[in-house]
Formats: sequence, C-alpha cells, structure tokens
Amino acid sequence: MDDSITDRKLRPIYEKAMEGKRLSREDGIALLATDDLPGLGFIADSVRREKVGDTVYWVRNLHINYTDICAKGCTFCAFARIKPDEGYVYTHERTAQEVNAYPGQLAEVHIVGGCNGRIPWEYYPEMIRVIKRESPQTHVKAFTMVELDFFAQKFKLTIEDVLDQLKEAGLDACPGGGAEVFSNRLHSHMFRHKAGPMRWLEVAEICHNNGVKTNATMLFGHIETHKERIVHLEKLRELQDKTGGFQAFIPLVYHADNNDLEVDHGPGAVDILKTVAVSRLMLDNFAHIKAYWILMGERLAQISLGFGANDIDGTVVQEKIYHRAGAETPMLVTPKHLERLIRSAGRIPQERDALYGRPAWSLEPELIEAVA
Ligand code: V47
Repeated sequence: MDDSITDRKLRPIYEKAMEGKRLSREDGIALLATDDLPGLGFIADSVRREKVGDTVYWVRNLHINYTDICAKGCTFCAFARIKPDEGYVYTHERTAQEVNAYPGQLAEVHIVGGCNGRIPWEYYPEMIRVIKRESPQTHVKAFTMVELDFFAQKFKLTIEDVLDQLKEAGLDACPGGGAEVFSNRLHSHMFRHKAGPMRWLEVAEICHNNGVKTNATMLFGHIETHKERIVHLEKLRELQDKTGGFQAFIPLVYHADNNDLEVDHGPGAVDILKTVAVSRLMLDNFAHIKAYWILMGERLAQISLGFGANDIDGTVVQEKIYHRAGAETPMLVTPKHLERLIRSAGRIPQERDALYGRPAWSLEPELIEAVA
C-alpha cells in the first residue's frame, strides 16, 4: 500500500474502505480534492476487486430516443426542441423498424425521451408492447424518473398506476437519467421545470417498492461543487439502504456544446477518473458502476475499469442526446470490439441483459463472432 498511495490523507480512508466501513462526506470531499490520482485509483480498484471481482459487464443494446420535443427547458440539454414543428416523435412502425434491424441480437432496448405534452398516454405502453411483440426476449429499460413523474402529472395517474400499466405492457427496468445533481441550488438554475431532487428520489423509491429496478445517474463537470457531488452520492446511498432497488450508477460526463448553460467545456480526464473512483467508494451498497463509453470515449472508459467501474454499457445504436451535445464517439460498436476492450484491460467480459442476467445466447461465442 505504501508505494501506491502517496497522499497521506488517503491512507486512513483506504483502511476504512478495506474494512468495509462507510465513508463520510468529509472522506468523499478529501478523495475528490486529492492530487494523488494513482492512489485514489488503487483504493477504488481494491474495493472493486473485493466486492465484485474481475467481471466487466456489457450489453447488446439499442437506444430509442422516441421524441426530442420537450417543454422542460433544462439549460444543459442540447437534445430538446421546444417547438413541436422542429422536433420528431417516433411512430410505432419506426420503433418496430429500429428493433427489427437487429433480429435476435438485442438484450436491452434503452428508452429515454423528452416530456412531450402532445403524446397520449396509450402511446407509452404501446411502444413497449410493440418492442416485446417484435423481439420477445429483449428487455425494455424505459423512462427516467422525470418521465414517470411527467406521465403521472399529465394523465392524472399515480406513479403506481403508471408502473402497473407499463409493467403489464412488458417494462423490465428503468434508466437512471434525470437526476442531474441533487441540489436545490442547481435545480432552480438548471432544470427547474422538471422533478427536483426530492421528487426524483420519491419516484425511484416507488419504483423499487413496486418491484421495478432502476439505475441512477449524476451529471457532473459543469457548475456543481465537489460537496454537491458527494451529497448526491450520499442521497443515493441512503435510498439504496432502504430499498436495494438500484442496479447501476452511471456518472454522466457533461458535454457543453449547443446548450444554454454558460460553461465552456466538460470535465477533463482526471476529474472523470476521480469521479468514477469516488462513486465506487461512496456507493458501498451499489454493485455496478458504469463507465459509459459513449460519454467518456472508449479509451477513458477502459481506463475507468481500473478506477472502480465494472460495466461499460453496450453497443448503443443510434444515441442522440449526447451527440447533439458534442459527443464524437461512434454511434455503434460491435460486441467483439467491446469484449476486446475489456479483455485488453485485463478483465473478464460478461454479456448481460437489463437485469444483469445472461442473455440466452451469451454462452455461444460463435454468435458473438458472427454478428461482430
Ligand atoms: O438526465 C442531457 C443527460 C440524461 C447532457 O440508466 C447530458 O443505463 C451530458 O437516462 N451532457 C438522460 N449529459 C440519459 C439517461 C441514461 C444515460 C446513460 C445510461 C443510463 C442508464 C441512462 O442525459 C439526462 C441528462 O443528465 N444529458 N444533456 C449533456 N449536455
């Protein structure tokens, strides 16, 4: 340990973490402030190895951003179009077409869209039914806590009613977006027209209590403080203690193009790696920390695997939210490429579905070769 950690302040934190003791807010802030990046990485990697071993998960998935029309006016968002005639809504035929472009190859469809007041309620369960009809073995991971809250308000339903109908249509899990940073200061500055911190957490709790697993995210690297990041992680940890319903945490790297937030650029590589590591260490009750390659780039995602991450997301066909905000990563990578990325980081790739199980085909490596 002595060689690996040069910042003396990190040593008691390392001992605490390795003894399985919970890190405090002050520990989290000290970890983010350190200049000892290798030391921080060593701690996060040690905890990761102890807790979840060397397996790194990846998924054959498709992103469906079904509409970009959204009235919420979040200042950091480059995806939304406020005027209906400037945006789009997928027809169910279009959704079916997207799914059918990858016959028998999708373990997960990830669905996130704008809060579009012109879409009727029936559209949402029907979209799930269409996907399940075309591809019954595919898991549907759909709608953030913000969208669920929007549906409940707009259609005068409870979150429980919304979930019942979506589950009946085939909903398997929910994505973790819309959390941004759990700070009232940032809520009023950056996303005041959509669900705030308390409501996001409340909706997630209802999902978990109704048997729906969700992910969690944090959008970082804009105007938030280190303390706000750590408080965000503490709030997630607290809810996870209560429900155990979170599957993965995804630190979302902020992209600064084409939006109204006056920030010139997103976080640098050092800040990204520190945030991945601190997420692993603060979120002691989360199994999965996802290095989302679409937002951090393949190479940094690969390095993140040495800073606490154990999931690299997936093939992600046709992502739109981050590409409008300046992401230059490819729109599609092959399963073979993802496996190679993981193996060359010295780790063991494991294909997963949206609930971290093995898809039926994952035991047949020749199929991986065939579709790559
Ligand atoms: O909440 C918007 C983010 C999120 C920008 O559950 C931006 O596996 C960066 O739900 N720069 C939605 N990010 C995406 C989402 C998601 C993404 C990845 C994995 C999972 C999962 C869920 O996109 C929003 C917002 O935080 N976003 N604009 C931007 N300029």
